[in-house]
Amino acid sequence: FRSTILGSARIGPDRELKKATEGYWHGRVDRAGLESVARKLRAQNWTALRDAGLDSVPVNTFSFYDQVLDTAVMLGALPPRFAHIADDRDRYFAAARGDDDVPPLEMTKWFDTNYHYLVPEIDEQTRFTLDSRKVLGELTEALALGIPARPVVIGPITFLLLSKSTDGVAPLDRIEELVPLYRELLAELATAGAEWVQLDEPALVGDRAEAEIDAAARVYRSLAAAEVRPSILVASYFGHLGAALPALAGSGVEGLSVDLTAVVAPELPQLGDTLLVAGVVDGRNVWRTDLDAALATLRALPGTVAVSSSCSLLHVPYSLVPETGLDPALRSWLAFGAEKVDEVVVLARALAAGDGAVAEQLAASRAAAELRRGDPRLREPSVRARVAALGEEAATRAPAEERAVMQARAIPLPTLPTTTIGSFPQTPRIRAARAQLRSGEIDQAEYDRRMREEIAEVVALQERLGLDVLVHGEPERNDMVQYFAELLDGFAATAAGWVQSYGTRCVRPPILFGDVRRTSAMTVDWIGYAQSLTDKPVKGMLTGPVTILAWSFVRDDQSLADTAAQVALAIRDETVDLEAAGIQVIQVDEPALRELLPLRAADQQAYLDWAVHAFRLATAGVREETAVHTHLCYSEFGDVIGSIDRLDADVTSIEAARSRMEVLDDLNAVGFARGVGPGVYDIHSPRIPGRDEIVRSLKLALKAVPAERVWVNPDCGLKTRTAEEVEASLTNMVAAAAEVRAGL
Ligand code: THG
Ligand code: ZN
Repeated sequence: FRSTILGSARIGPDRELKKATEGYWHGRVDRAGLESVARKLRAQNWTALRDAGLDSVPVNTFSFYDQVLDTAVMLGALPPRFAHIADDRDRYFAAARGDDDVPPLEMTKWFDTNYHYLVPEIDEQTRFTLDSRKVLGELTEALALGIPARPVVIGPITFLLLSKSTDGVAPLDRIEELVPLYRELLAELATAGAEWVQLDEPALVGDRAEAEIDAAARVYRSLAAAEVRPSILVASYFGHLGAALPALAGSGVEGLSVDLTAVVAPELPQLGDTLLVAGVVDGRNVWRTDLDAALATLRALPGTVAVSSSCSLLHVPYSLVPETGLDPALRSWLAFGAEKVDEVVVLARALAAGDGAVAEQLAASRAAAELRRGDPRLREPSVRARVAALGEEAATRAPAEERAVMQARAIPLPTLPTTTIGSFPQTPRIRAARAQLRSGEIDQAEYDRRMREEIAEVVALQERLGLDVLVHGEPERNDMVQYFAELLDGFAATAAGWVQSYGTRCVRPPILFGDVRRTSAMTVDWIGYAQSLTDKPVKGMLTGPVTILAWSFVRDDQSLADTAAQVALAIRDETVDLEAAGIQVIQVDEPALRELLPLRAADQQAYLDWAVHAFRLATAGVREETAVHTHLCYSEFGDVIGSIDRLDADVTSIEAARSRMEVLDDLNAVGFARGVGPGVYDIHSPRIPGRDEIVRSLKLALKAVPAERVWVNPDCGLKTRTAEEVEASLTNMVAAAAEVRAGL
């Protein structure tokens, strides 16, 4: 084949699959209704890809929840705790979401993207068996529609490397058990009419041990030796293969895909007859491809070449067509899923028939690039001058111990102060007000009035509960990144640019296209209002620069470090205004600090340096008496733990309940001596934690950290919980803190 993409989105252009699936879960949609929505979406998607001109169309990239979970099901690797659920589909959803009796599989980030997959659990009870019904079903369905279908399956190496072992044996040690299953699968696919199969091996783009690369070479030699099979395309994406590339190229597989957006000049060995599937169209950002540059790259490649996206289009919105509200210039610089497919087709046509065959498209690409380069919003002199003038002192506060003394004097608090992470439940009433504002049913003034009412209620509730540091509850925020993006210069919001985050949950990442500038205060009115209602300190709540970048589509014409510094200065301006309005505690959340960490160790230090610097720039503008808090949404710090200290926040709240406070020992091990708020209960579950249970958590925390440094808080925001759950849980939390405090 000559033109393809590595996979496509499946949630539906209007999130049809999300709505049908959630409807099914809540009994509003029956099984047949759910299956029919799914089938319709698949057919629409495949037909559109074929009609756009792709000569090989990926199938089996549809999923009711997650492609890794699909693979676990295909390999018979669901843990036995789900075996009692007789129905296939309900067992699948139980593995994804848990039910009253059993917890779900753990969820974690898909490489360095914003997508989350379910982590297969492999142990001595796992008996791998092949269940090829889903992939065969989708292949058959597509072939019946006349689609040149290429089934996509996660490869055995990546499947095992992404799994976790519950018995201490490395999952990859089980690789020999999977090889016969994949051989059987290949035979079945060939018999059903597949000419090609795509085996995804993105795990091979990380730093891999020699033994892992050897295992990959062995597995693919063995699969290539199978007699009845389609041609095999091994797909790599999210980086360069390094040493795994020659290993795969020599294995006898017919095709290899490489991500050419992630590397400047990859060293490609002679691939002989192997088809090189060249990922020149960026599958995970939204910028229009520079067709001239892509063609130059393609023409310099050795051997037989097919044009492709760099990864699945799962990570970008469906289409620009509904984005009629975007600034026309900005719109002309963008390519979403459908537009990226067109780019692939144009490039393949140029390769086959010369530039003349696509002269019009090349001209349009050049015009858009030129317009973008010349747009004044990309180079705002005041922003440029301010960043250029920054010295080290802009990111430096007085030593933390000195600040701690000054803050203790300025903000009187009991030992073991209680607080929450920031958001309170987004109630149906709040969501209704937002919908009414959008539809014009109420005006901005009425909306603001209702939000103030919500804030007053949340403040009153916290006073009643006896919390020490209050929050305003964030009723006015749809999302902690989107909210700020809508208020800052340099960002644009989409109308329908939904991207799957996990399962049926989606986000609408803003597009950071130009120089970022704050033109007026964003949170001061809300937080100042909350502070006016109480004598207790109210925390100002902001999102940090790294998280704003991580959850946006970011400009590709300058380094992330430069972009982060601009965002940091905008946040810094807000901290200074909050302080001037009398706010003494300011929390700057960085839940995504870990997410942007590069996959390869060689790139990680440079990332951590600019990420830490951006956070410090954002937070070092306030007086020493002002307490800077941060919140990180996880407890597995691993490679970033040293950097958490370097953030230089006065207090850091983290998830700890599920790890039984072990994270505190990890922090001690790196000499962390600041305030810390280890989450004392898990907010991700609707369960109400008992007072005794929280007392035990706190006592465990006090074994690791002296009481003067410990804060008492839940492990994350309360946005997704109900009002009743929140009130009951916090009542117990405050009582537990009082009990432990009295015993000190
Ligand atoms: N905001 C943004 N990105 C994120 C998160 C976030 N990425 C990582 C993590 N948090 C992902 N978690 C979620 C949790 C909930 C939802 C999406 C991602 C969610 N979305 C609503 C839905 O799909 O129904 C849509 C919300 C809306 O209307 O805006 O519930 O917190 N940017
Ligand atoms: Zn959190």
